[in-house]
Amino acid sequence: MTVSGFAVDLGGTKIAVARVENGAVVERRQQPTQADADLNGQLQAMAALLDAVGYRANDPLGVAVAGRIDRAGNWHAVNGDILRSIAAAPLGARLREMFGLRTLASNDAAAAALAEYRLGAGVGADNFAYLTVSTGVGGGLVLGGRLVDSGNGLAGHVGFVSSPLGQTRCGSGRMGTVESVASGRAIAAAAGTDEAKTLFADDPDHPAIERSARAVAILVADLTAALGLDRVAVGGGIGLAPGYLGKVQAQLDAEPELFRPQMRAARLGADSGLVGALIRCIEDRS
Ligand code: ADP
Ligand code: BMX
Repeated sequence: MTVSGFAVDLGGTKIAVARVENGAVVERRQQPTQADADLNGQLQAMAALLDAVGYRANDPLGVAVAGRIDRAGNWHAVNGDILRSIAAAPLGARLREMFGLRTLASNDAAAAALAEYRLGAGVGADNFAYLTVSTGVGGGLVLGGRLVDSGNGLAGHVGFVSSPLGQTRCGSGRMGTVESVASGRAIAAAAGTDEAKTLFADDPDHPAIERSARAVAILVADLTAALGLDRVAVGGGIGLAPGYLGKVQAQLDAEPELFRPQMRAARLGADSGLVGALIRCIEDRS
Protein backbone atom coordinates (compact mmCIF):
# COMPACT_ATOMS: atom_id res chain seq x y z
CA MET A 1 0.00 0.00 0.00
CA THR A 2 1.32 3.45 -0.90
CA VAL A 3 0.49 6.03 1.74
CA SER A 4 0.31 9.16 -0.40
CA GLY A 5 -2.30 11.90 -0.37
CA PHE A 6 -3.47 14.55 2.08
CA ALA A 7 -4.35 14.64 5.75
CA VAL A 8 -5.85 16.87 8.44
CA ASP A 9 -5.27 16.58 12.20
CA LEU A 10 -7.59 18.79 14.24
CA GLY A 11 -6.73 18.78 17.96
CA GLY A 12 -7.94 20.93 20.82
CA THR A 13 -5.08 23.42 20.37
CA LYS A 14 -3.96 23.26 16.75
CA ILE A 15 -5.15 22.15 13.34
CA ALA A 16 -2.48 20.76 11.02
CA VAL A 17 -2.76 19.69 7.40
CA ALA A 18 -0.19 17.92 5.29
CA ARG A 19 0.69 16.47 1.96
CA VAL A 20 1.99 12.96 2.55
CA GLU A 21 4.21 10.96 0.22
CA ASN A 22 5.07 7.32 0.93
CA GLY A 23 4.10 7.62 4.57
CA ALA A 24 6.09 10.81 5.22
CA VAL A 25 4.87 14.38 5.57
CA VAL A 26 6.43 16.46 2.80
CA GLU A 27 4.47 19.70 3.26
CA ARG A 28 2.62 20.99 6.29
CA ARG A 29 0.55 23.97 7.49
CA GLN A 30 -0.74 24.63 10.97
CA GLN A 31 -2.89 27.17 12.81
CA PRO A 32 -4.70 27.43 16.18
CA THR A 33 -7.99 25.54 16.57
CA GLN A 34 -11.12 27.63 17.06
CA ALA A 35 -12.71 26.01 20.11
CA ASP A 36 -16.11 27.62 19.44
CA ALA A 37 -16.32 26.95 15.71
CA ASP A 38 -19.17 24.71 14.57
CA LEU A 39 -18.82 22.05 11.87
CA ASN A 40 -18.95 24.60 9.05
CA GLY A 41 -16.31 26.74 10.70
CA GLN A 42 -13.99 23.77 11.24
CA LEU A 43 -14.50 22.61 7.63
CA GLN A 44 -13.68 26.07 6.32
CA ALA A 45 -10.44 26.10 8.29
CA MET A 46 -9.53 22.66 6.90
CA ALA A 47 -10.36 23.67 3.31
CA ALA A 48 -8.25 26.83 3.42
CA LEU A 49 -5.23 24.98 4.82
CA LEU A 50 -5.65 22.11 2.34
CA ASP A 51 -5.68 24.57 -0.51
CA ALA A 52 -2.31 25.88 0.69
CA VAL A 53 -0.71 22.41 0.51
CA GLY A 54 -2.00 21.72 -3.02
CA TYR A 55 -5.04 19.54 -2.34
CA ARG A 56 -7.34 19.02 -5.34
CA ALA A 57 -10.85 17.53 -5.34
CA ASN A 58 -10.91 13.74 -5.12
CA ASP A 59 -7.33 13.37 -3.87
CA PRO A 60 -7.26 10.87 -0.96
CA LEU A 61 -7.94 12.78 2.27
CA GLY A 62 -7.71 11.39 5.79
CA VAL A 63 -9.18 13.60 8.52
CA ALA A 64 -8.25 13.02 12.17
CA VAL A 65 -10.15 14.97 14.82
CA ALA A 66 -10.31 15.18 18.59
CA GLY A 67 -13.67 13.76 19.62
CA ARG A 68 -15.38 10.51 18.73
CA ILE A 69 -16.54 9.54 15.23
CA ASP A 70 -19.44 7.12 15.26
CA ARG A 71 -20.02 4.51 12.58
CA ALA A 72 -22.35 6.85 10.66
CA GLY A 73 -19.50 9.38 10.42
CA ASN A 74 -21.00 11.79 12.96
CA TRP A 75 -18.59 13.77 15.13
CA HIS A 76 -19.14 14.32 18.85
CA ALA A 77 -16.90 16.06 21.36
CA VAL A 78 -16.45 13.76 24.36
CA ASN A 79 -14.89 16.58 26.36
CA GLY A 80 -17.31 19.39 25.55
CA ASP A 81 -15.02 22.03 27.08
CA ILE A 82 -12.45 21.43 24.32
CA LEU A 83 -14.63 21.60 21.17
CA ARG A 84 -17.62 23.54 22.39
CA SER A 85 -19.83 23.46 19.28
CA ILE A 86 -19.33 19.90 18.04
CA ALA A 87 -22.19 17.53 18.92
CA ALA A 88 -23.59 14.98 16.45
CA ALA A 89 -22.00 16.95 13.60
CA PRO A 90 -22.29 15.10 10.23
CA LEU A 91 -18.57 15.29 9.44
CA GLY A 92 -18.40 12.22 7.17
CA ALA A 93 -21.27 13.39 4.96
CA ARG A 94 -19.96 16.95 4.72
CA LEU A 95 -16.43 15.77 3.89
CA ARG A 96 -17.83 13.72 0.99
CA GLU A 97 -19.82 16.73 -0.28
CA MET A 98 -16.84 19.08 -0.09
CA PHE A 99 -13.91 16.83 -0.98
CA GLY A 100 -15.33 13.74 -2.73
CA LEU A 101 -15.62 10.08 -1.89
CA ARG A 102 -11.97 9.41 -1.08
CA THR A 103 -12.23 10.88 2.42
CA LEU A 104 -12.51 9.31 5.87
CA ALA A 105 -12.80 10.81 9.36
CA SER A 106 -11.13 9.18 12.40
CA ASN A 107 -10.42 10.01 16.00
CA ASP A 108 -6.97 11.64 16.19
CA ALA A 109 -5.44 9.26 18.75
CA ALA A 110 -6.85 6.16 17.04
CA ALA A 111 -5.33 7.33 13.76
CA ALA A 112 -1.99 8.03 15.44
CA ALA A 113 -2.03 4.58 17.08
CA LEU A 114 -2.41 2.90 13.70
CA ALA A 115 0.39 4.95 12.15
CA GLU A 116 2.76 4.22 15.03
CA TYR A 117 1.87 0.51 14.92
CA ARG A 118 2.47 0.26 11.17
CA LEU A 119 5.39 2.64 10.66
CA GLY A 120 6.72 3.83 14.02
CA ALA A 121 7.20 2.92 17.67
CA GLY A 122 4.64 0.09 17.61
CA VAL A 123 6.18 -2.01 14.82
CA GLY A 124 6.40 -5.66 15.93
CA ALA A 125 4.34 -5.19 19.13
CA ASP A 126 1.62 -7.73 19.97
CA ASN A 127 -0.70 -5.59 22.08
CA PHE A 128 0.07 -1.94 21.58
CA ALA A 129 -1.35 1.31 22.93
CA TYR A 130 -0.66 4.87 21.83
CA LEU A 131 -1.35 7.67 24.27
CA THR A 132 -1.39 11.35 23.42
CA VAL A 133 -0.87 13.74 26.29
CA SER A 134 -1.86 17.01 24.68
CA THR A 135 -4.85 19.35 25.11
CA GLY A 136 -6.67 16.26 26.41
CA VAL A 137 -5.41 12.71 26.94
CA GLY A 138 -6.31 10.46 24.02
CA GLY A 139 -5.65 6.85 23.20
CA GLY A 140 -5.70 4.19 20.54
CA LEU A 141 -5.35 0.43 20.99
CA VAL A 142 -3.95 -2.01 18.43
CA LEU A 143 -4.51 -5.51 19.78
CA GLY A 144 -3.32 -8.51 17.78
CA GLY A 145 -2.67 -6.18 14.85
CA ARG A 146 -6.19 -4.72 14.80
CA LEU A 147 -7.19 -1.18 15.77
CA VAL A 148 -9.94 -1.46 18.38
CA ASP A 149 -13.09 0.46 17.45
CA SER A 150 -16.74 0.64 18.43
CA GLY A 151 -19.98 1.76 16.81
CA ASN A 152 -20.16 4.86 18.97
CA GLY A 153 -16.50 5.73 18.34
CA LEU A 154 -15.66 5.80 22.04
CA ALA A 155 -13.31 2.77 22.07
CA GLY A 156 -9.77 3.75 23.01
CA HIS A 157 -10.76 6.93 24.86
CA VAL A 158 -8.61 5.94 27.82
CA GLY A 159 -8.24 9.54 29.03
CA PHE A 160 -11.73 9.17 30.46
CA VAL A 161 -10.98 6.31 32.86
CA SER A 162 -10.76 7.36 36.53
CA SER A 163 -7.48 8.23 38.13
CA PRO A 164 -6.76 7.78 41.85
CA LEU A 165 -5.25 11.28 41.62
CA GLY A 166 -8.40 12.83 40.16
CA GLN A 167 -10.43 15.33 42.14
CA THR A 168 -12.27 17.46 39.63
CA ARG A 169 -14.90 16.91 36.94
CA CYS A 170 -13.73 17.07 33.34
CA GLY A 171 -15.66 18.26 30.31
CA SER A 172 -16.91 14.71 29.69
CA GLY A 173 -19.04 14.99 32.83
CA ARG A 174 -17.02 12.27 34.60
CA MET A 175 -15.29 12.90 37.91
CA GLY A 176 -11.58 12.45 38.44
CA THR A 177 -10.59 11.26 34.96
CA VAL A 178 -6.98 10.84 33.86
CA GLU A 179 -7.66 13.75 31.50
CA SER A 180 -8.67 15.93 34.47
CA VAL A 181 -5.22 15.33 36.02
CA ALA A 182 -2.75 14.73 33.22
CA SER A 183 -3.79 16.80 30.16
CA GLY A 184 -2.20 20.05 29.05
CA ARG A 185 -5.37 21.84 30.14
CA ALA A 186 -5.18 20.19 33.59
CA ILE A 187 -1.48 20.99 34.03
CA ALA A 188 -2.04 24.64 33.11
CA ALA A 189 -5.05 24.92 35.44
CA ALA A 190 -3.19 23.32 38.36
CA ALA A 191 -0.21 25.61 37.87
CA GLY A 192 -2.28 28.74 37.24
CA THR A 193 -0.75 29.38 33.80
CA ASP A 194 -2.35 29.87 30.38
CA GLU A 195 -0.40 27.19 28.56
CA ALA A 196 1.35 24.06 29.81
CA LYS A 197 4.08 24.79 27.26
CA THR A 198 5.26 27.87 29.18
CA LEU A 199 5.38 25.89 32.42
CA PHE A 200 7.61 23.25 30.78
CA ALA A 201 9.98 26.03 29.72
CA ASP A 202 9.96 27.83 33.10
CA ASP A 203 9.66 25.03 35.66
CA PRO A 204 9.95 21.56 34.09
CA ASP A 205 9.79 19.78 37.46
CA HIS A 206 6.67 21.62 38.63
CA PRO A 207 4.38 19.38 40.77
CA ALA A 208 1.58 19.68 38.18
CA ILE A 209 3.87 18.06 35.58
CA GLU A 210 4.99 15.34 38.01
CA ARG A 211 1.35 14.61 38.86
CA SER A 212 0.47 14.34 35.18
CA ALA A 213 3.30 11.84 34.61
CA ARG A 214 2.21 9.82 37.64
CA ALA A 215 -1.39 9.64 36.42
CA VAL A 216 -0.20 8.49 32.99
CA ALA A 217 2.07 5.82 34.53
CA ILE A 218 -0.84 4.46 36.59
CA LEU A 219 -2.99 4.44 33.46
CA VAL A 220 -0.30 2.49 31.59
CA ALA A 221 -0.12 -0.15 34.34
CA ASP A 222 -3.94 -0.40 34.51
CA LEU A 223 -4.22 -0.81 30.74
CA THR A 224 -1.46 -3.40 30.83
CA ALA A 225 -3.40 -5.42 33.41
CA ALA A 226 -6.55 -5.24 31.29
CA LEU A 227 -5.06 -5.76 27.83
CA GLY A 228 -1.66 -7.43 28.25
CA LEU A 229 0.15 -4.57 26.56
CA ASP A 230 3.75 -5.20 25.56
CA ARG A 231 4.47 -1.70 24.25
CA VAL A 232 3.10 1.83 24.70
CA ALA A 233 4.04 4.86 22.63
CA VAL A 234 3.50 8.35 23.99
CA GLY A 235 2.91 11.40 21.80
CA GLY A 236 1.29 14.84 21.94
CA GLY A 237 2.73 18.23 22.84
CA ILE A 238 3.14 17.23 26.50
CA GLY A 239 4.04 13.60 25.85
CA LEU A 240 6.89 14.60 23.53
CA ALA A 241 8.14 17.50 25.68
CA PRO A 242 11.74 16.95 26.82
CA GLY A 243 11.88 15.04 30.12
CA TYR A 244 8.20 14.05 30.25
CA LEU A 245 8.49 10.42 29.12
CA GLY A 246 11.38 9.97 31.58
CA LYS A 247 9.09 11.12 34.38
CA VAL A 248 6.42 8.62 33.29
CA GLN A 249 9.04 5.86 33.16
CA ALA A 250 10.33 6.76 36.63
CA GLN A 251 6.80 6.46 38.04
CA LEU A 252 6.15 3.24 36.15
CA ASP A 253 9.34 1.74 37.60
CA ALA A 254 7.53 1.65 40.97
CA GLU A 255 5.10 -0.92 39.52
CA PRO A 256 5.80 -4.68 39.47
CA GLU A 257 7.58 -5.74 36.28
CA LEU A 258 4.51 -7.57 34.90
CA PHE A 259 2.68 -4.24 34.66
CA ARG A 260 5.49 -2.39 32.87
CA PRO A 261 5.32 -2.54 29.06
CA GLN A 262 8.12 -1.09 26.93
CA MET A 263 7.71 2.68 26.80
CA ARG A 264 8.61 4.61 23.65
CA ALA A 265 8.25 8.14 22.31
CA ALA A 266 6.00 8.35 19.24
CA ARG A 267 8.45 7.88 16.38
CA LEU A 268 6.41 9.85 13.86
CA GLY A 269 6.42 12.71 16.37
CA ALA A 270 3.69 15.25 15.71
CA ASP A 271 2.87 13.59 12.36
CA SER A 272 1.37 10.30 13.56
CA GLY A 273 -2.25 11.56 13.53
CA LEU A 274 -1.83 12.91 9.99
CA VAL A 275 -0.22 9.77 8.58
CA GLY A 276 -2.65 7.46 10.42
CA ALA A 277 -5.69 9.36 9.18
CA LEU A 278 -4.49 8.86 5.61
CA ILE A 279 -3.69 5.15 6.14
CA ARG A 280 -7.22 4.61 7.47
CA CYS A 281 -8.73 6.51 4.55
CA ILE A 282 -6.77 4.62 1.90
CA GLU A 283 -7.53 1.21 3.46
CA ASP A 284 -11.21 2.00 3.89
CA ARG A 285 -11.75 3.52 0.46
CA SER A 286 -9.82 1.06 -1.74
P1 ADP B 1 -3.38 19.24 20.06
O1 ADP B 1 -3.92 18.92 21.40
O2 ADP B 1 -4.15 20.30 19.33
O3 ADP B 1 -3.16 18.01 19.23
P2 ADP B 1 -0.62 19.48 21.00
O4 ADP B 1 -0.29 18.04 20.79
O5 ADP B 1 0.42 20.47 20.60
O6 ADP B 1 -1.95 19.93 20.26
O7 ADP B 1 -0.95 19.64 22.54
C1 ADP B 1 -1.25 20.89 23.07
C2 ADP B 1 -0.78 20.94 24.51
O8 ADP B 1 0.63 20.64 24.56
C3 ADP B 1 -0.94 22.32 25.13
O9 ADP B 1 -1.26 22.14 26.50
C4 ADP B 1 0.45 22.95 24.95
O10 ADP B 1 0.69 23.94 25.96
C5 ADP B 1 1.35 21.74 25.11
N1 ADP B 1 2.62 21.83 24.37
C6 ADP B 1 2.76 22.04 23.04
N2 ADP B 1 4.06 22.07 22.70
C7 ADP B 1 4.76 21.85 23.84
C8 ADP B 1 6.16 21.78 24.18
N3 ADP B 1 7.10 21.91 23.25
N4 ADP B 1 6.50 21.55 25.47
C9 ADP B 1 5.55 21.39 26.41
N5 ADP B 1 4.23 21.47 26.17
C10 ADP B 1 3.83 21.69 24.91
C1 BMX C 1 -9.89 14.09 24.54
C2 BMX C 1 -10.98 13.82 23.50
C3 BMX C 1 -10.47 12.73 22.55
C4 BMX C 1 -9.13 13.09 21.93
C5 BMX C 1 -8.12 13.42 23.03
C6 BMX C 1 -6.82 13.95 22.46
C7 BMX C 1 -12.56 15.52 22.73
C8 BMX C 1 -12.74 16.86 22.09
N1 BMX C 1 -11.31 15.07 22.82
O1 BMX C 1 -9.72 12.98 25.34
O2 BMX C 1 -11.42 12.46 21.54
O3 BMX C 1 -8.66 12.02 21.15
O4 BMX C 1 -8.66 14.41 23.90
O5 BMX C 1 -7.08 15.12 21.71
O6 BMX C 1 -13.53 14.94 23.16
P1 BMX C 1 -6.11 16.40 21.66
O7 BMX C 1 -6.99 17.58 21.44
O8 BMX C 1 -5.40 16.47 22.95
O9 BMX C 1 -5.18 16.13 20.50
